[in-house]
Amino acid sequence: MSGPLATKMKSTCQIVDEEWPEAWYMVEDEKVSNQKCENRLTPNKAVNTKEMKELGLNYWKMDAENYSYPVKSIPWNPEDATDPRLQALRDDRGYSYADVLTIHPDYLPGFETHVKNFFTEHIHDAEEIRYILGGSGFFDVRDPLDRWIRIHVKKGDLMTLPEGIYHRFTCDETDYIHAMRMFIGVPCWTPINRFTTDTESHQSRQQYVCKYCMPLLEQLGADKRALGGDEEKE
Ligand code: KMT
Ligand code: NI
Repeated sequence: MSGPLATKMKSTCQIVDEEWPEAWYMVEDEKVSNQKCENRLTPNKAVNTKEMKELGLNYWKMDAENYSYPVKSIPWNPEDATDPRLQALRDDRGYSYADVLTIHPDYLPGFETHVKNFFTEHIHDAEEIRYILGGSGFFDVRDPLDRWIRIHVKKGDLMTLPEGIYHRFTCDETDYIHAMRMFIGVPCWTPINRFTTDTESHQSRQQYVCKYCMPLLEQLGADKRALGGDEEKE
C-alpha cells in the first residue's frame, strides 16, 4: 500500500506485540513493603500482550529520543508538537488537551504526597493516557479476578488505561518519570477512589465490567466447566 492512507497507518498504528512493556502479577498487597520495587511473584508470572489488550489497554512505542519536551508545561501547547506521529495520534484519537510534568523530588512540590495519592487505587470516568518522555515507573491494573498486574513503563511508552479500570501508579526506585498526560476535552484528574467511594455502582465501572470483565469471567467459567466435565467422565 502507498499514498496518504499508508502514511497515516504507519504514523499511528499500534506496533507489534513483542514491544509492549513488561508486565507481571504482583505479590499480595500485604506483602508489599516497598511499593517502588518490582514485587513479583516467585516464580515470576508474566502477563502477555494479549492479556493486556483483553483488559482494554492500548500501547504505542513512540520516539522520545529525537523530540524534546519541557520539564513542565501545564497545559502543553499542541502547536509545540514536532513529532508527526504524536500529532497524528492526537488527531486520530481526539486528544485535545495535553500537559507535561516531571515527577521527581526536586521538580514536583509535595512529591511524597503525590506518590502516595497516585498509589491509592482508583478509577476515572475517562481514559487515562500517558506518554512517558523520560524515566520510568509502574502502572498497576486489576485483572477481572481482582489481582494486581504491574506494568513497567519507560521512556517512549505511550499507554492508555480504559475508563473504569481499577489502577494505581508509583515511581520505581529511580524516583523519576517525565510524562505527558493527554485528555479528550476538559481534563479532570480527580480520581474516584475505591473503598472510600461506591465505585462498584459508578457508571464507568459498570461499563468496564460489562465490556472487559464479564467476557473473561465467562470464558474462565466455560474452561472450568469443560475441565469439570472431563473429571466426571473419568
Ligand atoms: C497518574 O494519573 O497516576 C499519574 O498521572 C501519574 C504520573 S504519569 C506517569
Ligand atoms: Ni489514574
